[in-house]
Amino acid sequence: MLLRRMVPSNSRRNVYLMVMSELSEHVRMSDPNLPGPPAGTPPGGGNGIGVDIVTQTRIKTKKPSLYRVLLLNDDYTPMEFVVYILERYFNRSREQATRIMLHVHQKGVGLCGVYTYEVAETKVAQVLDLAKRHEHPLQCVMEKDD
Ligand code: TYC
Repeated sequence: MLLRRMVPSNSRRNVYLMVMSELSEHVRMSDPNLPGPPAGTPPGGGNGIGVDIVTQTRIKTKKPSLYRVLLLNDDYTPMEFVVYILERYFNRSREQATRIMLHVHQKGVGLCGVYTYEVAETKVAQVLDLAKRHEHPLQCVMEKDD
């Protein structure tokens, strides 16, 4: 029985583990001039003596990018409507929502929350949709958080 571990030198990430059950199999596999098995022979020769190649891929995880959702001030949207938006879509308490709304009112722009791309996109769409249905000019945007 021959057990061989091969790690490619060319910086590829897969690690190949080759288990040879018989030396003759190894010789036939590695020397192209020797006669091989007839066409249609399953890997390992079909005699129960096999060659297994196991590839092990390293799992790479990456943190998702985050996006800030911002409300913009305008002169017409009622304050109470903005507070409702913050409670309903950004899970803010009445006190938090009032503070954020007043910040937007005074500074022109304010942070509602930070989310992954799809969540931020959905919240912006929900705010704009509700504002439009109530005929308020309220604007809501998202920007990449760095
Ligand atoms: N400025 C608005 C008003 O005086 C209130 C308001 C606050 C509007 C926040 C939009 O994002 C906003 N009625």
